[in-house]
Amino acid sequence: MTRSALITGITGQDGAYLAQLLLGKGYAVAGVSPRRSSDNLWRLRELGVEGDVKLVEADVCDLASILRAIDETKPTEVYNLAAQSFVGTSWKQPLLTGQVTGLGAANVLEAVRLVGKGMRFYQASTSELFGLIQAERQDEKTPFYPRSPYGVAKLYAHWMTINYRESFGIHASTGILFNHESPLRGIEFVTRKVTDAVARIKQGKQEKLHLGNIDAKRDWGFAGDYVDAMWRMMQQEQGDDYVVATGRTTTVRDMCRIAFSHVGLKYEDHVVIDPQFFRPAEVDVLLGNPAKAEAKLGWKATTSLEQLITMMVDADMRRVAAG
Ligand code: NAP
Ligand code: G4F
Repeated sequence: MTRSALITGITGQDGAYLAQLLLGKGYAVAGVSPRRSSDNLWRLRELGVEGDVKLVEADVCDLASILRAIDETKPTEVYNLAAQSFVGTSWKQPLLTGQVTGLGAANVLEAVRLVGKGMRFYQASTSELFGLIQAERQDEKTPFYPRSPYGVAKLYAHWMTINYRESFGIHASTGILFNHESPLRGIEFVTRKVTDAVARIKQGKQEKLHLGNIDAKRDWGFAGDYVDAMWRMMQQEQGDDYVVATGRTTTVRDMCRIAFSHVGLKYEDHVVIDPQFFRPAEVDVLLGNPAKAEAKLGWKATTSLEQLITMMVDADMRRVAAG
């Protein structure tokens, strides 16, 4: 029997990599794509899979449209990756973030409960749940303390997933994923903002790069590795919760150093600290302990931060050169 998957958020970074992974495994892959006035398929195109996935016009805020998407595609696995995922925006649009990132997940869960008998469900949880960290290395048992409207919305979605697993016996898993990046990362996130600027500065198209808190620390991995962890969770006998991380944390400052030095530049000559990029409340440091994912899923991060950042700088150097 052909295995099939429905991915909400298929047009985002993780959605595109997950679609590529599942197609490679022989899945029939469908994706929820909300109507947008401009092109949102560029990532699927860059990975060469745009023509291989079935797109269903639907929105996680509209339960009826999700029911229809499930009915039309009859997936065996449902991956809920849709979100307003940019933390900075979540203070500017807190209610929208709650509706898409929080209630949107509840809509997808409810659709699976109503018409998705036997379907497996994955929720894109996040290390932002740990926020003001309560343990030096965060794992599945570390208490949560979200620090943004985005984190709070994700907390609701996380517990709804666990609640539906316990209440209705749904095979539902949460992946508490730490930051993961790639050449397909949105330009507003700090790694891609830096690698794009490095390419522009190197090619004489920009001089300065304005950043906020460069002393914040993150546990950064490669998105291609992390979608594999999602798939592995879905293959387990039972749904569960897993931290997915590299186990190494680095400052934004040192990430800049790696990016600039890859093309022979010094970050100190170009980075300008700009108050507009500081957040009302910051997550100062994240450092994950992926021991459970390693032991139970046989998963391990394969890409170092240096490899990741140089891959991203090289991709942006090509993009900028191509205009
Ligand atoms: P992303 O690039 O921002 O993608 C988000 C996706 O959600 C896009 O496809 C977007 O569609 C879609 N979307 C937004 N509003 C929607 C709506 N109302 N209905 C249906 N789809 C909607 O995010 P990502 O980096 O791939 O992350 C995937 C998921 O993992 C997100 O839930 C994110 O919060 C979570 N997460 C990410 C990380 C990370 O470091 N990347 C870490 C932990 C958790 P458009 O493109 O058309 O707007
Ligand atoms: O790249 P960021 O915007 O990612 P953030 O806030 O950690 O969130 C990402 O990872 C989460 C997992 O932990 C996901 F759930 C979430 O969806 C998203 O994918 O910012 C990283 C750090 C922050 O401390 C921020 O304050 O970089 C700092 N930073 C400093 N200057 C900046 C900037 N961030 C951005 N975006 N832009 C700056 O100019």
